[in-house]
Amino acid sequence: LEDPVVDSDLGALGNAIDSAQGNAIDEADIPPTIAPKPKVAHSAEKKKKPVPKEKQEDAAQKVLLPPSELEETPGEMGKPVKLPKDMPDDMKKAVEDGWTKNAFNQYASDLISVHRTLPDPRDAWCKDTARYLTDLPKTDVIICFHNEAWSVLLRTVHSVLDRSPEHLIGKVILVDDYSDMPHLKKQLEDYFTAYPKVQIVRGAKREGLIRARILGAQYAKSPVLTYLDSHCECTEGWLEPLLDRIARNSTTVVCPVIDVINDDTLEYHYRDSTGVNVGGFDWNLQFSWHAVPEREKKRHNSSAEPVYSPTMAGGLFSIDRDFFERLGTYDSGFDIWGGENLELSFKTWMCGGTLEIVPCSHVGHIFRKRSPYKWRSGVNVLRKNSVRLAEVWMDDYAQYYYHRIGNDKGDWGDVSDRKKLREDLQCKSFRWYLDNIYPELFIPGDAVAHGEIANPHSNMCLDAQTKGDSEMAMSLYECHGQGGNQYWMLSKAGEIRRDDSCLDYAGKDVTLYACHGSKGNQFWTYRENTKQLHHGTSGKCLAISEAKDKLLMEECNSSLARQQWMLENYDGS
Ligand code: LR7
Ligand code: MN
Repeated sequence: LEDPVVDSDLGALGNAIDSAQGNAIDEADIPPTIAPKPKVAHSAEKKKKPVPKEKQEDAAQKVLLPPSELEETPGEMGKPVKLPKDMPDDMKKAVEDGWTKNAFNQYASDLISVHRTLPDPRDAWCKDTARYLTDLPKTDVIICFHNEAWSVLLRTVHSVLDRSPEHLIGKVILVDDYSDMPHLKKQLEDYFTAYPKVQIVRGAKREGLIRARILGAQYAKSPVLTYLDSHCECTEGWLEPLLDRIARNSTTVVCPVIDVINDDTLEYHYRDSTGVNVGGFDWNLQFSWHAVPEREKKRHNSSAEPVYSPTMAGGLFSIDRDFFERLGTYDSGFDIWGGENLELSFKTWMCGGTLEIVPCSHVGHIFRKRSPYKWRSGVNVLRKNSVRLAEVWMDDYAQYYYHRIGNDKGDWGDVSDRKKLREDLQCKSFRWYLDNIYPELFIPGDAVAHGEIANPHSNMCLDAQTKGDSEMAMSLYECHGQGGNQYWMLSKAGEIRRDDSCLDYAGKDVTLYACHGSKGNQFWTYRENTKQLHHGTSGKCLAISEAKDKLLMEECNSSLARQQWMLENYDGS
């Protein structure tokens, strides 16, 4: 089975960041706005006869495989759809188009029933219905979309309707964030007239997913809100364990386990509850997954019990409607994508709530490798969102994020309302959150040095991307003073690290490797007087090549300028 950790690291998050962090500054940003009053395209009260199933799926299945190649029921039980190797040209083109428009294999998805069956990913522990209160609150399910594929959106909605107890779903609110794909207009409205619980709400302009979610919440009436991305599949029994936690305590915010739906084959992957991850973040304010910490495991008898999570991934969660409002829902100054998951996570914990991942609840999500839709050009939206987040919630710790982005904060608008919200709610400090909720996070201020590592004679800096757990080559680049790929920390334990990646030397090249915490090949000492970086197991020193283009390890010699390094913010005391 695939590892969600790897999937998410390589997935849309990383790519969205690539597209968001360009330095374009031409187009002025639109100031934060409250979501406009929407036009309601379809009201939940209208009742009509259900459309026969064959007809519903017509629209999805435009291009069919030659019958001999097609399994009778592609994708059933979450099985992968395998397209033939030799496809006729028109089919090949249709497959490519699907990828271009959606960044997943839309063609394969269109072959699968919008009511497809899935395996039951729950542990046996979860199936004892006596674990859940009988009197659970109703939820409205809010699904925001911008140019989502037809079959994927329908499958999301049907998985909710087909696999939730009827009496627990108030409405399914589809929020169209100004899509222009034709199938999301009248065709969508016509389709859902047969489903009285489904309501379509349309924004008057492109708002981004954060303001779209706020808009959806304005139409909700049930005591609980449940948010889903528009390319999800809920599995059997997903809802009750979520609602149960909120019924017991309305300040508990809950997330299902997010299973991976393969972007190419649409295969449904899952693991048992011993493989559950919790959410964290790094000082670039990127979300990350981590194994359940030992201190948390000790609180439980079974790995299927809900676990505390410092942060949520963002797209899939349930929250008490009143509690969400009390927390000020989302910051409406956040644009398009990103950061809102950390905002909600921080304030949940800091303002008296609890955030949990519920291993008995599984929902699949298509993880993409790039973001298929347009971000607003000219503005680094992710940075703007993150600066707003840092300004309001992170106290003095905001400086580590700013340092990481070269202190280039851009224009983040006005956050005085959000600061007032925090005051009024008398929320705890970010320090409290780090100490009590996320003690695993490495704090740059606790490092011996943090910032760039430069060879002063050449003005070259250690430079590398860090992505997930895979081994990466370490390289050199002219010092640019912008943090990013030149931001490093020398930990007290002798690691040269960024987030969870460490400088590693195993006798060949200097690489970046997942930090293992047991010194060895990842153990470095800085000699302040000679400015050398000594490597533990080899006893060699880090140097730059004669041509100043490569890193190498060589016999230590304190008279060689190429072995000298300046560490930013060094404090060896
Ligand atoms: O402008 C937009 N308007 C929208 O309505 C952009 C997006 N959207 C919709 C979109 O159609 C989708 O339904 O918003 C939803 C999220 O967008 P994705 O699917 O492109 O984002 P993602 O899955 O890569 O992003 C994750 O991080 C986001 C940060 O803002 C949101 O919190 C997403 O909900 C979140 N997804 C998940 O948590 C699923 C698990 C991913 C992980 C880890
Ligand atoms: Mn998504």
